[in-house]
Amino acid sequence: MEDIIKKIQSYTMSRRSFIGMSACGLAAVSLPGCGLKKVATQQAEELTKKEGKWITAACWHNCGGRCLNKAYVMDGIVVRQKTDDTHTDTPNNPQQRGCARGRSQRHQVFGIDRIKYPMKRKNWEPGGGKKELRGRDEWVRISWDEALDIVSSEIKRVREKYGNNSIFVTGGSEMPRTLGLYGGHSTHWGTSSWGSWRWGPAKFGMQEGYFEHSINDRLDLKNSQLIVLWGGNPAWSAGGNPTYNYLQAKKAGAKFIIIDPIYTDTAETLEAQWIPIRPGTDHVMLLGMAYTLLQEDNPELNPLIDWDFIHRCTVGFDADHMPQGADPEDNLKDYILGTFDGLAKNPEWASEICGVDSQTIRDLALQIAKTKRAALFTAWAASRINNSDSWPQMFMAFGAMTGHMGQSGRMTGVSCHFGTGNGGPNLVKQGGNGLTAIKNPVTDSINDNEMWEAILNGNYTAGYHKQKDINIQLIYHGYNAVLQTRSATNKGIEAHRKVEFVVSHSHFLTTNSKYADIILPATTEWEREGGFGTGNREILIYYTRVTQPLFEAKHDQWMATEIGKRLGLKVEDIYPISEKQQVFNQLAGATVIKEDGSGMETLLTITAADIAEMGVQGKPQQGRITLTEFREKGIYQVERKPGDKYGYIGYEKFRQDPAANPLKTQSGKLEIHSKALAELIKGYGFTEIKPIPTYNKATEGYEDTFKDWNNKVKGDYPLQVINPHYFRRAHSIFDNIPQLREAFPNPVFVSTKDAGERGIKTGDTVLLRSRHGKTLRTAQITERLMPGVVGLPHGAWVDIDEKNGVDKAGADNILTGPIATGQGIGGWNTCNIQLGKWNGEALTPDVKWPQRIV
Ligand SMILES: Nc1nc2c(c(=O)[nH]1)N[C@H]1C(S)=C(S)[C@@H](COP(=O)(O)OP(=O)(O)OC[C@H]3O[C@@H](n4cnc5c(=O)[nH]c(N)nc54)[C@H](O)[C@@H]3O)O[C@H]1N2
Ligand SMILES: Nc1nc2c(c(=O)[nH]1)N[C@H]1C(S)=C(S)[C@@H](COP(=O)(O)OP(=O)(O)OC[C@H]3O[C@@H](n4cnc5c(=O)[nH]c(N)nc54)[C@H](O)[C@@H]3O)O[C@H]1N2
Ligand code: SF4
Ligand SMILES: [Mo]
Repeated sequence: MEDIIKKIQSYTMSRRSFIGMSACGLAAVSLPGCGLKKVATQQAEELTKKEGKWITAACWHNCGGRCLNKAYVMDGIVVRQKTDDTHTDTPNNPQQRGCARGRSQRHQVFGIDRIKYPMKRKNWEPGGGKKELRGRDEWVRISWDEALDIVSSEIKRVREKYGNNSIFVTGGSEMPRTLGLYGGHSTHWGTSSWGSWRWGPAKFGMQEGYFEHSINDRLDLKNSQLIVLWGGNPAWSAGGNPTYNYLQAKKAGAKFIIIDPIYTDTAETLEAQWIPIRPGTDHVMLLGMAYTLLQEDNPELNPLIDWDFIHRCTVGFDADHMPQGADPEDNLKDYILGTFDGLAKNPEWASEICGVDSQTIRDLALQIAKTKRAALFTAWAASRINNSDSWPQMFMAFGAMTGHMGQSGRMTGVSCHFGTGNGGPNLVKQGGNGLTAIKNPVTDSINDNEMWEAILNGNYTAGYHKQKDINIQLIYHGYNAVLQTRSATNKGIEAHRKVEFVVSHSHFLTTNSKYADIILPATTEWEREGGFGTGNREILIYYTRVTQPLFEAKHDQWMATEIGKRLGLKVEDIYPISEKQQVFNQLAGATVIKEDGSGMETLLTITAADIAEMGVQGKPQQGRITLTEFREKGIYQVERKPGDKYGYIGYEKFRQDPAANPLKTQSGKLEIHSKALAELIKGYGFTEIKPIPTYNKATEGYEDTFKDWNNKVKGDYPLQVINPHYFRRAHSIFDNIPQLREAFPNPVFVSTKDAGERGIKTGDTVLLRSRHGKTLRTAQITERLMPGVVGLPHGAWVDIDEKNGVDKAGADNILTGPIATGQGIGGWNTCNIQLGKWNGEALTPDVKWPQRIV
């Protein structure tokens, strides 16, 4: 162990010294984006002469992709990485090739800025000490014993003084086990990725949690003639093959249209028609399109609406097809036509709000309606919008109107993240790990948008007309980055400086850790027994240990157990199954689709010798491939060919016979009028919606950029900012990797028009100012952005200049506010800002910033 640490130290130190010269740093590294700048060093040359071994290494982050990552380990050190070369790459069976982040994973694991030892904030004392110094204090190294004693005694103290719900756990699955057994803890909830697709859609007929199942599988995409992407930029935010799969559909003849404030790399790759739209206004555009179809449809001469589908498979579209007990006036058709409210939702009305000209709205509606086989896709970004609870229902209603649902080449729904352009259940998956859940006796759970204010003000919304008091005094950060990935980071920092104790399990001095009292160094997946990578329905990745735990890093499970011991709990109650056994159980339970597609069967053959070698309990079993083969290859990929038994058509059976295959709604149909949805939203206690998808203006959306909407007078925050998920990072992860910082410099994207009006040039340091905070970035002027919209990449590590309170990193949630709407939506893409040249010191590129080494 000593030996490996010495080697890594000299290895990483040498890399660090290269950073001034080239951020690609170490030699013999093949890194896209940095590839041109290889620096040969004697040390690396020597290493590459020795014999090593390829090990399947985890790439475990929430990045929207799942790729095969291999590490070449020599003499205990990873000297190279590669990706999938386990089979020939073909369009039907593509390799699962990694991105620049995955290929930089070793720079993360072996980064010089890893938290190496337990750390304590210098001025910490039981009860908090100088709490205002959180985020500014010095760090001192302490022993594991001291760290665990402090954490457990603070948990005890806070529990005794204030009660269990004063302990607020922000993430991780480990400490909730310990604390669950110790009387419980309060927690938080939110829609995170899914926006308004999170809970609402299950109520009007979509499958909860698996909205990918509304669209067809990737091979069927080639049967679509027109593919409309309503937001969605897989080239940046769905790593691996989704863009490649879309490209196959294009080669097969599909036309792509992208409706997005940004002309994305996806649009460029697919030579898509770009329709720029203002963030948070998609709903009005769809209403304008629906209006066009209602006006121009003529069942005999010009059939545009699939009345058969509407009437057989949905309720609520028109007065004659309402769910039981509903007011017939409360139907979508009359709302669109303005029959009762006198406001026609026509393209002209829509255009004023969404910024798309009325002719384009009309043309798009007609084009979709007249195309035989179209795919209507949206990604979650367009729903990470305040007050957007009716948007998914409108999207599905438009799909139903045009009948693009439930047939080959025809589909409507979410195409995002792992499931981009590839719907359907997983064809191969791991088994359960054998751990049973531990109940949390405390029921206090706070919406993400309110959690920091709840800490500051002592109460939160607990349902319709229901406020609850709470006195949080201990923040426990496990596996997450909430201080910067949830709204209102400035309030979050205040909250962190208010409570009596903050602890964080961490790999680096992340935002969560920077504002903590105690940091516990966690191992990465490369230092653990192994695990699985899945998400893409056709693959299962099995990764194994690459290196021993570095420095004094420990598994989160070990920390939870050691703290539990000190709280007087029994270790066996917290983790009755070892880490190894958990991995084994998942292997033994892994299943794969049968060749005839009729169900799942056992994936792995496991022998008695395998079990003995792993040192676990289990029974030998027969499966499709051997455990050894799986471990060596690191991946099982279900082979696909057109017409195979593994295809998937969303809503196929439902469309054929809705009575025999009802959806999970009261009517069994897709509910365009859904009382259940309206009741669900009301129950959260934030805002309300109608049972039909009416347009609800978003708080801090486009309309709020005006101080006088009727006379179109702009207010103090005239621009809209959105947060594209950015290539440099998976959320906040990888932000600290110098190689990625050099390759992807994290500017703020500003349209030529907005920049011109403000005298801003590319490279200027600009200040972004919202109602909630201030942040700096270097401007990149582009024609690829709709005027009025600013693109601030998601996930940069908060870096506040203590002199003026301004964040220097372009951290997105410095700008967002604590606004809770509807189903508790993370409405980050609705935020109003002003932008101007910064008169203070200009920013230097992030790659030149000192690393956070403690
Ligand atoms: N403004 C704005 N905010 C957003 C979004 C946006 O678009 N705009 N997007 C939202 C979305 S879609 C999401 S999904 C969320 C993501 O929000 P988070 O899940 O909070 O973000 P991550 O950066 O993925 O945080 C994971 C953290 O866990 C750490 N980690 C990784 N492995 C381990 C481990 O084994 N042990 C421990 N202890 N730690 C580990 C990582 O280092 C990292 O710090 O952010 C949301 N926030
Ligand atoms: N590189 C990278 N990839 C990631 C992640 C990451 O952090 N980094 N995060 C992963 C996670 S957890 C998630 S949830 C997914 C998120 O994936 P998505 O939900 O697709 O989010 P984004 O990629 O931010 O945005 C996709 C597109 O939507 C556009 N958009 C934003 N607001 C609107 C709007 O109001 N209307 C319309 N029509 N378009 C809009 C943006 O301009 C962008 O081009 O990404 C995943 N992939
Ligand atoms: S897309 Fe995700 S899983 Fe694939 S290499 Fe990149 S970071 Fe890793
Ligand atoms: Mo996400």
